Amino acid sequence: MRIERIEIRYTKMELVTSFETSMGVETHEHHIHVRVDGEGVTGWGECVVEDIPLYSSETVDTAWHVLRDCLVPAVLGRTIGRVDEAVALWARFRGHRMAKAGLESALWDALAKAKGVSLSKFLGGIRDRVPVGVSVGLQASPEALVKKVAGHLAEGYHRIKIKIAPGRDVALVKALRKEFPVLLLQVDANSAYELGDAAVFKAMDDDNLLLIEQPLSYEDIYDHSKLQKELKTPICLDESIHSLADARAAVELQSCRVINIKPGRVGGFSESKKIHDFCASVGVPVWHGGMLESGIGRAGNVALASLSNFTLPGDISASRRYYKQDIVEPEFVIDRDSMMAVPTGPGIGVEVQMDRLERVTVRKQEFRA
Ligand code: SMG
Ligand code: MG
Repeated sequence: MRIERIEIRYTKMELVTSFETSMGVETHEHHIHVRVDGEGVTGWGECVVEDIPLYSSETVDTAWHVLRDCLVPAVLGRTIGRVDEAVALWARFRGHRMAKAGLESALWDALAKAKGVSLSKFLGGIRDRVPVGVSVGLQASPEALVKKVAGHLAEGYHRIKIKIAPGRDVALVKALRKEFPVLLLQVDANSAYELGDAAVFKAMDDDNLLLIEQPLSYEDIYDHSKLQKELKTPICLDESIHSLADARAAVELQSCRVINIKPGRVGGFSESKKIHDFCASVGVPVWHGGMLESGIGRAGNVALASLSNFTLPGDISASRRYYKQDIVEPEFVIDRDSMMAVPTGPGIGVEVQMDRLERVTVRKQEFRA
């Protein structure tokens, strides 16, 4: 397919409730939506940056620069038959994985649509629905958290992840365990602790958690191997895994027993598939993380999560958990088994609502071949 036109838009979408983590409080998502046009086909992708570098070092402005000055020029006017060809064209640019994943996902969608297959099938997915859960931000008190979780259980979610931060950790787990003894529960520290804090994790080691996500520094693999030796509960790495090479190092050092895959963090679906396949080959389960995507990114997440080794529930919640109104139709919902249906139409399988997208657009730029 000849890439004739690419458009990037900085979008700002208001969350239905603010989201507090050990990194700070978010009230809006600042992403870049990418549109690729060629030979009568339109592909959509989402770049999951933030306005400031909290979760990742990338931001709207760094991704905008790298898209405009490096990635778009690498593919515009070219004929791309497979996504691998585009990845090879920008491989010399180091890092900036969220920027790459944003454009790559739009190309995956466009090429799947050109072939008339769903993105799930195109990526090698095998499921028609995927298990999902909800990620709950830090709340004002343990009581408030219990109430919030009860609300999500009533909505149908079967797996709950809670955010923890120093001083707001063990008591939250104990409060939830008292109220919900058999709940599928996991915690995410977003890199807020050091190896010297091992006692915090030992104190929750008998609470039957599914996993402890990214307890230590955001680029660390080695200290996590030391912490994992002291715990029965599996550690899951998120921030520290940027590539297949990182996944291999983490598994070989026994730094974790589970890996969270986010296409944005690892440079796209191509690298995500490599990590997925490697983990499958060594018996390490993976699950799909979330970056509070709009329906465009969410559609891609659901498609990727339909691959066989995504066995644990993903951070892929219904559109309404994030936004009053999503920018796609149909919006994403969960069923009574805490599962989400994988779209079956061509590509991402959902329709972008241009009027809604325009309303959340802060600025846009188009590039023509
Ligand atoms: O998309 O439901 C979602 C959010 C899931 O907790 C979530 N994501 O570290 O896993 C994580 C966080 C990263 C985003 S926080 C700004
Ligand atoms: Mg995480």
